[in-house]
Amino acid sequence: MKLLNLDHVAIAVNDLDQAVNGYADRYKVAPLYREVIEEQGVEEAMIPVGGSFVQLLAPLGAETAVGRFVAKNGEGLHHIAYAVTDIESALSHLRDEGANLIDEQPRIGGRGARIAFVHPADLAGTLIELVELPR
Ligand code: CMX
Ligand code: CO
Repeated sequence: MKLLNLDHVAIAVNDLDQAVNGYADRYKVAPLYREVIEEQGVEEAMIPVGGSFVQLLAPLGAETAVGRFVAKNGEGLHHIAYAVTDIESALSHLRDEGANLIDEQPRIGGRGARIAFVHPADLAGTLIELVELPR
């Protein structure tokens, strides 16, 4: 497998408008996309910075991955996402390596990308997302 790029760094927030406005005022950056992803239980705003994005994530409810995270930890860094060319072969490599996969099969995330998560207990305490962008 090959990690092509650091696609995004995701930050869990309570209030998406407040976080977007905070980034606009403080850092003079603005989202290129904003989407509700029901399957992931989030609304996300993608702010381009250099060749990567900052992904601001607000939970759609308390019983979601990000809802549980902010209830436990408050706002803060949630995961990092690496772009890959072929998510099926990346997952197959990770499975062969015995990685602790959250998703055995890719799901559809923001921007129509195919995404899959690796558990934070797998390596260095970091929740990892793999992203294969649509061609
Ligand atoms: N980073 C690091 N560690 C994390 C974590 C995170 N984001 N989220 C949870 N953990 C840790 C917890 O601290 C806990 O550790 P301990 O057992 O040592 O206490 C452990 O993982 C289990 O945590 P939990 O509170 O029981 O969490 P959940 O039941 O919510 O499950 C996880 C955690 C990672 C499996 C779940 O959040 C998940 O499936 N995530 C993938 C999907 C996702 O995050 N979607 C939203 C983003 C969508 C997008 O990027 O588009
Ligand atoms: Co993400």
